[in-house]
Amino acid sequence: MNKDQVLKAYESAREQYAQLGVDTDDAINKLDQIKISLHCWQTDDVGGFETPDAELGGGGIQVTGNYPGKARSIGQVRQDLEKVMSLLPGKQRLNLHAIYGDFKGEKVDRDQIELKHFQSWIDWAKKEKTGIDFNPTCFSHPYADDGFTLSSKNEKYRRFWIEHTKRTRKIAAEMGKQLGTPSVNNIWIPDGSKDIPVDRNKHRELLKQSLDEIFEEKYPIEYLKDAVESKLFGIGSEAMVVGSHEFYMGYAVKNNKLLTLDNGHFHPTEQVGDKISAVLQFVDEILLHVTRGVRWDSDHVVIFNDEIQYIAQEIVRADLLGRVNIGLDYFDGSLNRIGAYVIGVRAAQLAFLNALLEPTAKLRIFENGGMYFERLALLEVLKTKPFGAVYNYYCQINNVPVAEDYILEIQQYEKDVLSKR
Ligand code: RNT
Ligand code: ZN
Repeated sequence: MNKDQVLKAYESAREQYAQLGVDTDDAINKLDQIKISLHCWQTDDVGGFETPDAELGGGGIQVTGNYPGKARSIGQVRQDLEKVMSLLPGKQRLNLHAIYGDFKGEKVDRDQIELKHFQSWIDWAKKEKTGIDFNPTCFSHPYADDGFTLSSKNEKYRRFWIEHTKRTRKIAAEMGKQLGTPSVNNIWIPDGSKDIPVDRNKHRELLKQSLDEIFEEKYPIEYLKDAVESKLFGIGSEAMVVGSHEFYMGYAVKNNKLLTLDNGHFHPTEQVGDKISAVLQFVDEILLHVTRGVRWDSDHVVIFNDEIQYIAQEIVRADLLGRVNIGLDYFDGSLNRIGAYVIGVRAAQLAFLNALLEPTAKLRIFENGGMYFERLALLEVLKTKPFGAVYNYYCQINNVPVAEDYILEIQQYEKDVLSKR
């Protein structure tokens, strides 16, 4: 886009927002502080780099599509992430799953992972001046094939997953230490059953015991933040998920852990935007997995929809940015995977920007005065204010492609790099 046009449109937008008492420069500065964690698993359809190759499975999560250009080595994942970051304004973090370790062709089972397998990622993050978040990988493994991991009645398997998860905490704490920014280690397990179980209770007892043991070791909060993620159902776990919302909400509150809210993990009429101020009365921080649920799938590419706007509005209106960690979580193999990231991050940034451009104080006055027509009318008017012009300007001052210009860059990358893989 033409630079002067972007600037002119911004100046006009600045005036329009100023009339509402909103400072656009201030909103841009605040947006620039928001870090979004890029989930490494969109680069290669949650494959990872274990030897021998593990197939995504045993987890109630599924990737469809075989668009060419999928990353097939750690080098390619890094190359793709660097490209993604070069197309985004602001700073991002990296969200790494344990199966993405640098195993150098060696067979390292999950209960054997060590810091050395992740040191090259830490060094990469140092070079990129970014932080890393981490995740145990409790799926895509023979010991997860029967659908249970940390809540398994098979003691050998359960112990294996406990050891794996303990190790991820240790590694994540070291990542946080070396990078000078705490690593959020998020525990999500697929455990559940396809058909009606008669013993839900035993699995939940086991999961609680496993978590208690995993969290026995204490690490400084400046290095590690522990998070637990619930789910309503998955493919093959329709009748029960052991780690349900109630389970983890209770666990997080009682044990002062972060609660992970993945907006694809609730009933479609429930809104994560509504849950944020509820759970933050009882836990210090949350982790968001920003995604887009479509019918039975919880993992479509994030777009600028109502759901994501509610989430951003809630956080900004209640001034909770300091207590919310934000990560993306989706996997789509049916389109350019690099493009999928840029669409998702830009949509999330746009949602936060739009929320930061809201004249909330004015809306609150209406609300407190019972002036509900005025409140609704102003909210409607805000929908057509030129926040896109503000975002374009934010991209321009960060020297990244403005608006549709990023499509061309991704097409070029596909031609030069992805198509040759
Ligand atoms: C699955 C959870 C979980 C995973 C990642 C890959 O339903 O959302 O967060 O998507 O761990
Ligand atoms: Zn998730």
